[in-house]
Amino acid sequence: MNPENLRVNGKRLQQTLEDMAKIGATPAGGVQRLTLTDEDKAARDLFVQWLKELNLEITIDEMGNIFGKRAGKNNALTPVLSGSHIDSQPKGGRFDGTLGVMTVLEVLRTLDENDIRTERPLVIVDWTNEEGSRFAPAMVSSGVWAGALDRDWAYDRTDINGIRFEDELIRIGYKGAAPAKKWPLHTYYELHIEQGPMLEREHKIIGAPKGILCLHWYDVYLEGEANQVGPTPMEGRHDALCAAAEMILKVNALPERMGGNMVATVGEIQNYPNSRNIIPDKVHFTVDIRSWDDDLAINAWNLLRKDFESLAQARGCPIRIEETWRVEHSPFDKNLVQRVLDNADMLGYPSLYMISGAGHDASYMNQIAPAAMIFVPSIGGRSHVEVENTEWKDCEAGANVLLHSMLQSADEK
Ligand code: HGY
Ligand code: MN
Ligand code: MN
Repeated sequence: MNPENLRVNGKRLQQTLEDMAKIGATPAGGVQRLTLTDEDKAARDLFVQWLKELNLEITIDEMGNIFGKRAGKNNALTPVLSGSHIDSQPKGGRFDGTLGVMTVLEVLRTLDENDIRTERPLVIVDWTNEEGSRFAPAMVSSGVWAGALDRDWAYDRTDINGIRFEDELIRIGYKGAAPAKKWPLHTYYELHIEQGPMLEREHKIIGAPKGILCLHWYDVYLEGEANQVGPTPMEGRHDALCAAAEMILKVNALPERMGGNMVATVGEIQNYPNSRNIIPDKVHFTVDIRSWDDDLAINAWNLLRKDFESLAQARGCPIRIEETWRVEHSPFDKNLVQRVLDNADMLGYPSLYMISGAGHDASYMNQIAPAAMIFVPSIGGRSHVEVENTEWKDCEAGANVLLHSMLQSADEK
């Protein structure tokens, strides 16, 4: 068959996604598969079973990253790697990450049934803990693999209950023997839902991000003085939650103050003792700042940090700040991005050159090899919510663009 006429099997892709979505399914139609939980284990077990059915060479590394290698004609050549993640947000969506792994599975199944052998090997990957919700930071395992993050630092990360990352990896049986250390790559592709409104608004089916914003994560801890809310006069209180409230509004005002080209969010907060008739004395909250301009994001943080320190002082609430994680903005390989756009055109899908505000493992892959992403529309621009949804025909379209992009890269001498 003329390779140009090759297409994936959309129905099979839909079935695979529906089977995977049963694991950790939530009543409102989403999934909850927090990293390294029993649900994540069940999803991994199913994924490994599918890899075995394709007779792939399976490797699980010491961060729990799962690789499946399909031999090429010449296995001395560096491989084309593609994948994403199957862990989810709490009450997350069925497509975030999972689509990017299942479309690669569909590509490999399509090549098998058409008896096509590429020049270069192809490798599918499921990266552990892309979300960074249970264990911060995000993309931690692709970051360790790429050599950007330290494995033992990642191992010691704890969740809200003080449980260690490594202990959970061992508990679910996915702390592999292979070192989580990069090997040479020819190219990296990652297909993902857009998680925003642009493709739908512009009536496009394929997005080709020029790259991903920088992501900067911080953790803020405030100490107040607990007391009975009734007899304690307002004057002289050290209310940690009020201090946090003033700081949170400063985060929200930051992008405008910096002239735009930035988003800043407080997504997580814990308040102790969290009883309606005790003045709060301990608060932890997170700060997420993103921009294409890394320096702007750092300048913004330095301003914010000064504000936090003076607000903490004014309320007599000592503050402790952790600069938890930063990943630089990542401009993708221009030729690969153009390849995605050209393949969308060849296949007849309207496409959009854009930017990714969401973080992806591709940020780290882009530091070690030419990388590009393929976006498909999110209905209503919604993601990280149970109503997250993408049309099956768009999933199929994305998979076809991925198929041809991987084939072209895999046949480069
Ligand atoms: O934070 C992100 O954008 C991704 O979901 N980890
Ligand atoms: Mn994702
Ligand atoms: Mn996500």
